[in-house]
Parts: sequence; structure tokens; C-alpha cells
Amino acid sequence: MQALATGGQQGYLRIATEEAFITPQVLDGYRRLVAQGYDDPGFESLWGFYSTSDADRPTFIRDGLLDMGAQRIAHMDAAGIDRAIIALTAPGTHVFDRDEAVALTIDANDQLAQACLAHPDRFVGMTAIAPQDPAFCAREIERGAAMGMKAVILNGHVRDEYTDDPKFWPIFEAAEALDQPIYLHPQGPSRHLIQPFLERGLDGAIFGFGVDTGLHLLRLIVMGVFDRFPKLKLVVGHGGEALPYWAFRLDYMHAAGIRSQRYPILQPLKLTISEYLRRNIYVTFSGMPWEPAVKFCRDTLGADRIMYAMDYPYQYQPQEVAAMDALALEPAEKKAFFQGNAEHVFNL
Ligand code: 1DF
Ligand code: MN
Repeated sequence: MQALATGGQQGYLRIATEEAFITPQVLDGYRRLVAQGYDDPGFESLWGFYSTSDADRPTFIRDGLLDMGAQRIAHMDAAGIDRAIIALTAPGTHVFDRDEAVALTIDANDQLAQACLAHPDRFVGMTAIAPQDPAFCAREIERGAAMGMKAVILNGHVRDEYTDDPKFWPIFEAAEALDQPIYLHPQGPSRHLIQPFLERGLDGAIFGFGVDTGLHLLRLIVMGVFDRFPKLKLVVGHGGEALPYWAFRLDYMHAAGIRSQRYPILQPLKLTISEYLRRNIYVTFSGMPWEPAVKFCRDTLGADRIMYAMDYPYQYQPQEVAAMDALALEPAEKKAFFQGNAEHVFNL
């Protein structure tokens, strides 16, 4: 693989927006939970494998997640990535008891902020949170912003609870107030959803991640999170976790359900679901460097809502960068895709 130029020779910087890391302490915690037989099938499937297997892929991924220096930068250089927006990998600290989660979260944010300070032109950090304690999250989002973090990572459901429950809304309130976008990242499907996926090896990034995350985002929308927090920016990966493709039917069936008052829990919203997608949601193409998907989201959401991501180290494919450079988009749209939209959304 020949190294691609970085530094904007192609007319834009390349900013990768869904890049992952782990601290040794969180990895040790995962190993302990796995060894104890922690009762969460999605976590067991994911980290039972990645934290213990010595096959090539999990070994590469563990090394890549742990390295916040020379190796990560060398891999970015080889792929032509100028800046990486980095977050604690899934499921973050959501799987720990409250006190341990808070301690590991603070420590992870300290370590990430340090690495970003050491490489200010290459790394941008997202603040990790422990949604088991929403009041802590609000304080930590503020501390993260003061340390230079540009977003908040929400690693999916919280021990099978989704964050449309109003008890979690202090997280959204703090993020909106500080203009910190929330990146809603997948993990394995929650307990009541996972079994049919698990039976066929479909619970991971192949499909289960996207189903759980698309569902999570849809739950936020129908419960009125974006009416209560109209300026909240929420980022999802993987081409929007399928919701853009569903937008027509979501609008039709949601309106039909509201009109006929089918579900007492559902109150009328100010906008249609697709209007929230175009007002509050930004979509990255982590793991989905695929022109038809990018163009579909450009056409349905707008050229200002789509961003490049690599999903390092899970999907480190340096050659995908050249394929994305060749996207049949207008030059201004391509610059927005690789650089401008990320600068705007993350306030870089
Ligand atoms: C995988 C993929 C794992 C993604 C991830 O975090 C992740 C995987 C634990 O392949 O198991 O972030 N991804 O976003 O596609
Ligand atoms: Mn990811």
C-alpha cells in the first residue's frame, strides 16, 4: 500500500470521525467481567472474543485500540487520514457498576485528553460518560469540554436501558448547552433483542449493532428528545444505521399511528421523523465506504450531514480512502464530506 498524501494536497483534509481507543484499565475490567461470567450476552459475545482470542484480527484490534501514539499515527499516515476523532470503544464503561464506571470514565477521559494534547493536529477526543449516573455525566461533559473534547460518546444502551428514558436526559441537556454533539455508537443488542441474532452469529457489527442503534435513535426521536432539545446534534455511524433508507415509511406509519392514537405512550411531535433526521442528525460512513449509500444520504439528508469515518482499528482499510476520494460528488460536496462537515459539527 502506497502512502497517500496528507495535509490537504487533494483539496481537503481527511478527518475520520468514528475512531476507537481503549485504556488498559477498561480492557482489564472487560477481562475481569468476561472471566466472572458477566451476564450480558452482547458483551460476552463481543469482549469474550476480542479480549481473549489470539487470532490475527482481535490481536490487531487490541494493539490498535491501546496505542495512542506512534503506531496509530503511522496507520493514519499510511491511509492518508489527517485527523482522527477518537472515542472510548464500545460498550465503554456502560457495563460496570456505577462507582467503577465513574472512576474508569474519568481516567479514560484524562488519558484521551493527554493524548490529544500531545498530538493536537492529529487527534480530537470525545468525552466518555457513565450513563448509570446522569448527573455525573453532565459534570463530566463540562469537564471534557474544558479539556478540549469536541463531542460526547454514548456507547448504546445502558445495561439494556435506552436513553429515551427521561432519567437520562441531563446528558442531552448538558450536551446541547455546551454545543457538544453526541455520537451514538453501537454495541451488541440488548438482552431482550439479542437471542435470534446470537443464534446465527449476527449480533455484532454485521447487523445486530445497527439494529440496536437504529432502534435507539428512533426511540429518542419518538419520545420527543429533539423537541425538548431542538439544538442537540446527534451523530450516528454506518450510514445512519439504516434509518435514512426507512425515512418514508417511518414518516407515514408514525403519522398514521399518532392520528389513530394507537399507542398511548406516543404523543404528537413538532416535526416528522425525517425532519429530525435533517435537522438534528449527522451521519458518518464508518464501515460503509460505499458510494450508493453515501449518495443516497446526500440526496435524502443533504450534503451537509454526511461525514467520512474509518472505524479504526475495527475496519482499517487504507484502500477505502482512495475509493472515497473517487466518490462522484461535486468537489465542494467531497470537501464537506471529508473535512467541512466534521469541522462544523465538532466545532474544530
Ligand atoms: C466492531 C465494529 C467493534 C465496530 C466495534 O467496537 C465497533 C466489530 C467494539 O467489528 O466487532 O466500533 N464498528 O463501529 O463497526
Ligand atoms: Mn465503531
